[in-house]
Formats: sequence, structure tokens, C-alpha cells
Amino acid sequence: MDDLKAKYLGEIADAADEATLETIRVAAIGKKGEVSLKMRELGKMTPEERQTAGPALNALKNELTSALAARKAGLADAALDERLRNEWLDVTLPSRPSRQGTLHPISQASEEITAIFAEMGFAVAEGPRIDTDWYNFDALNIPSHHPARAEMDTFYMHRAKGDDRPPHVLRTHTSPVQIRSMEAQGAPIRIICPGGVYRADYDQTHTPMFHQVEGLALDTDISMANLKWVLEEFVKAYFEVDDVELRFRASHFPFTEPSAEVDIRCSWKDGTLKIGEGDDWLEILGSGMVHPKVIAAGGIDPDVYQGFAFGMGIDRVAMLKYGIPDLRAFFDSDLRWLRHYGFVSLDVPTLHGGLSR
Ligand code: 2NL
Repeated sequence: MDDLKAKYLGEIADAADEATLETIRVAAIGKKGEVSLKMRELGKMTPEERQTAGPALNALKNELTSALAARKAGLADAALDERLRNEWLDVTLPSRPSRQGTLHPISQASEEITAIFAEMGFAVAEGPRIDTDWYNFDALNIPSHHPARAEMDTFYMHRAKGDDRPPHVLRTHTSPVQIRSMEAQGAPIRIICPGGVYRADYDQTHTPMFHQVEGLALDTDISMANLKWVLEEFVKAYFEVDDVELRFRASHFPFTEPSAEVDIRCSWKDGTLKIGEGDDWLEILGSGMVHPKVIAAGGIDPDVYQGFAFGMGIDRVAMLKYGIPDLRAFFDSDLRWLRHYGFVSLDVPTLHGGLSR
């Protein structure tokens, strides 16, 4: 019995891993192990022999069982120590430089447009994308029976039954911001309002959310001539050309009188656009002298103040400038597209620094 004990305790102490320990356990106290076989021999002993051998074998089995468990725990501790030694992490290391994000072309175009008009003394005004139908329509001389309301495919906000407050809409243009600015600031005023607008329309050339910039200048002595100069300066700066020719085509908007759509002379050669030369005309914006009713809706006296306003699609002029063929790709959030057409952020456009270098 002492030999068995010495042999197995020695083997357990020397075992280098759990698999070896298991082999030892089976050989010693498994069903057919040496200690178990000895226990089976108890039946053949005399009662006196059995009285000493029985408890001694049980004690041996218990001792080997605890030795196996202790060694197993020791091996696990050692394995953990080893992992802790190998798998350490230096949390004081500097972070890996991550891939830089880029500015969306619409953001880039907005920043460029804003920089150009800022140089001409226009401040940027912002306002809510959800507004009342008064600010979006009535104040702009678009009464409820007016076809423009239907044409604009307006998204109306849900109203609970019995709630008869004026309906709210997703703004269909940024004009409500200009009405709010007139109310808040009075005249004279010179602002541009860039931002997202909504119309229930979705096809090749329309998305239900798109971006617009509108401009407004009111003073005691503003005429169409000022509008023409401002737009010429804008087009030259935005398309980065020395000369442009603008064509004012008579048009109609409820909020301006007279109204004009503005085209710029251009050419399309091999699918690339050249501004300022050629035999084609590119429509880029709508404009006009602000309707007296709209000036009055903004809380300003139309007998004292007049001025011009214009509206332009940012998405469209971004596509033209950067050669982006498909409008819908703007809002797909495809990372490969964003990296291809994106601009380095913090490279803020300025007129002296070059707009889109
Ligand atoms: C277009 C036409 C236009 C305006 C927008 C405007 C705003 C106020 C008063 C008068 Cl508060 N007018 N905005 C004027 C003329 C045209 O947009 O085709 N936009 C893409």
C-alpha cells in the first residue's frame, strides 16, 4: 500500500498537464485501476485483514483523489499565469491612426455656396424642417386653393382626430426660414438659407429629401440689376471661371413678381460640362423681385422696402460641378462612393484659398 501511494503521488506531482493527470487517475482509481482492483480483493480476505485493509484502501483512494484535484488546480493557475504573461496589452500605446472620414459632396457644395455669398455680405439663416402650412405656403402667397400646393407633393404631419390646430408640413422649400428671418430681423436684410427640404416624389431625378439654398435681399433701393450682378458673381465663383453669360427667361412663381429662371451658357463635350462657352444653356435657378404680399407677410412694409429672392437646388449644382451622374447615389450611404466623391474635412472652402482644391 505504501508503495502504491508513493508511486502515484510522485506521478501526480510530476504531471505536466491535465491529460497526464487523467491517465494517472484511470490507472490508479478508475474502475479497473490498481487501487480499485485491490478493493475488490477485500472480499477474499479474512474479516480481521479486511478491518485494517478496507479503511487503509479508502484513505489511499481519498488521498489520491485530493492530490489529483490539487494538482489540477495548480496546473490551471500556472496556465492562467502563463496567459497573463503572454497576452498583455500596453494601454499607454498611442492609438492607430484610423481612416479619415470625408465631407459629403452636398456639404462641400453648401460650404462653397455659403462662402461665396458670405463674401457678398449675405448672412446664413436656419430654421425648422417641420413648419406650419402658413409659413410654408400662405406667407409665400400660395393660398390653399393654389395649384402650387398640390404640385409640391407636400408631406403633411399626422394630426389626431379632433385636433384642429393648423397643419404642420415638412417644408417644401427653405422660404419659411426667410419669412421667419424677416419677422425676427426686419429690413434691411441680406440672407441665404441652405438646408434640406421635402417633397413626395421619387424617380431618376427626384428624391423625397433634397437640398436647396434660397437668397433674399431687401432694402430701399434694390433692383433686378443687383440680382443679375449677384448671380453672375456667384456663378463665376462657384464654377471657378472668369466669364459667364446668364440668360434671364421670364417665368412665374407666386412669391416673386416679376420672376425669371436663370440659364448659363455652356457646352457638353464628350460628356463633360464647360461653363461660359458653347451653344447650350443650363438652367440653374429661379429668381425674381419679392412679391409685396410676401414682404408684408414677413412684417415689413412693401411700400418702403423691395428686393430680390432666388432659389437653387444644391444637389443639382453639386452634381454639375463634381461630375456626379446619379442623384440617388447621394443618399445611398455607400462607403466606396463616399470615399470616391468625398472631400477632406477641415479643408474649408474659401474664396482666397480656392473653393474645392
Ligand atoms: C426654384 C425657384 C425660387 C424664391 C425661390 C423666395 C423666398 C421668399 C420670397 C420670395 Cl421668402 N421668393 N424664394 C424665389 C424665386 C424662385 O426658387 O426653381 N428653386 C429651385
